[in-house]
Amino acid sequence: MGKIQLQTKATGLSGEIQIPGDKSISHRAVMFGSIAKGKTTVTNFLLGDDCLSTISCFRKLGVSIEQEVDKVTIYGNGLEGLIEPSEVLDVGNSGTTIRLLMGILSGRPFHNVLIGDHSIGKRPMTRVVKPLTLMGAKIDGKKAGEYTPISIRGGELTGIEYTLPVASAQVKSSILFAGMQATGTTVIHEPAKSRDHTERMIRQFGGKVENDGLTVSINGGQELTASHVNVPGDISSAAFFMVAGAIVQNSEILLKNVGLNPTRTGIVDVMKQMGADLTIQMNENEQFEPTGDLTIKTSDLVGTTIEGEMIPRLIDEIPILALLATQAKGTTVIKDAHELKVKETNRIDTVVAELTKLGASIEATEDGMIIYGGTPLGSGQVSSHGDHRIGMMLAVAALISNGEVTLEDAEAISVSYPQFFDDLNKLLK
Ligand code: SPQ
Repeated sequence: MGKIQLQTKATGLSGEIQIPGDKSISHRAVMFGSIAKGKTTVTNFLLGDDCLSTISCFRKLGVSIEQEVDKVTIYGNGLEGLIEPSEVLDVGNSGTTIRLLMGILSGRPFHNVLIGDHSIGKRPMTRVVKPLTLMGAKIDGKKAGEYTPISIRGGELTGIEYTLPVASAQVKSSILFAGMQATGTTVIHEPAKSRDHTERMIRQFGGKVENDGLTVSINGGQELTASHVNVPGDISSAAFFMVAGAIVQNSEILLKNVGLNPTRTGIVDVMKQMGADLTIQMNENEQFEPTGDLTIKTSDLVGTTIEGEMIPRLIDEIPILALLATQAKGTTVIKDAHELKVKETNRIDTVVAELTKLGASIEATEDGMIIYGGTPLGSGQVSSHGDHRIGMMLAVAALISNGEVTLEDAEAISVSYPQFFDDLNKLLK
């Protein structure tokens, strides 16, 4: 794809789209299916590059996985069914794959080497290496285990009580995967609630985990049984159309089957607080993950402050919310979001740099950004910097630009939303 010309000067967006499967849940469905006993089926699996990397790693660990478009069948033989891989495990661009896999492999009595792409090579791993080492795993990597390549020799683990320095579902999940293989109980304290898909899926696969406020505990020696996972649409993908519908004139979009787990719906709360014309129709009878249909219409918006416990509930939506804020009346302040600096790119710097190129009035701060709203956007040559969420945010920004906009590194979008441009084209009037 390389460099592409983006659609600008949109006169309206209308119609409905089926949001593709949730990335976090798709990864976890393959992981749980691989360590459970029996045949797990997954429908509406996300065919994004990241989730395909997870499938490829588990195949190298000896798991038989069939994939027919978005239907995946996994023949799990329990944790003991995983075998020492003869090749390195390549996680591509996926932080979720490497960090959760490290938790699983910490309890397996063999050697593994994990690598990823250039962006993964810059993302911090000590946050998982430290607790997993405390539990008994032998892990090393570049710069004392901070970066890939990472090598793990797993084995006997002991439960720990651990306080996470940052709210992170990846670190929590990694420790939970190790904890279910350890002797005794593992207790994790979070500073704020991060997404809880792992806890929900442990229960769905017949395991036990306790949530008590910001504390999660798991007992070792658990055996999981195969299940069926129907993956809900990804709210982090829906977010791009929620914002597009709000800022493009004459728009009304229906987004079908979106996952509405309360640990992920910060964007809904913030958009409503900013005045967005957003309505939700909840689906009934969902057993493990709540879902619903969202309708968004062109809206008059006001600036807001996004901070504290709200941040983990919308961490991946901050780039697109920054764009939304450029079109709101007044100023928006985003605080307590240091974590943005260690995502696929430093998302504070890339959002500020790329939106500034289009004429936005936006400043980086130590832990977030300040956005001065009511600014028209113009022409420019922008780049995703290899970050899928930056690429999609810029494609939505271009819709309200009154000039020409080109996007470099557009292919990064396939990490989480391969059919993004097809869906966008369907909605253009
Ligand atoms: O998998 P990856 O690359 O880390 O993906 C991102 C994303 O934007 O898609 C972050 F860059 O999402 C993370 C998210 O930020 C996915 C995730 C999960 O599935 O558990 C949790 C969050 O990360 P963290 O570090 O806060 O746990």
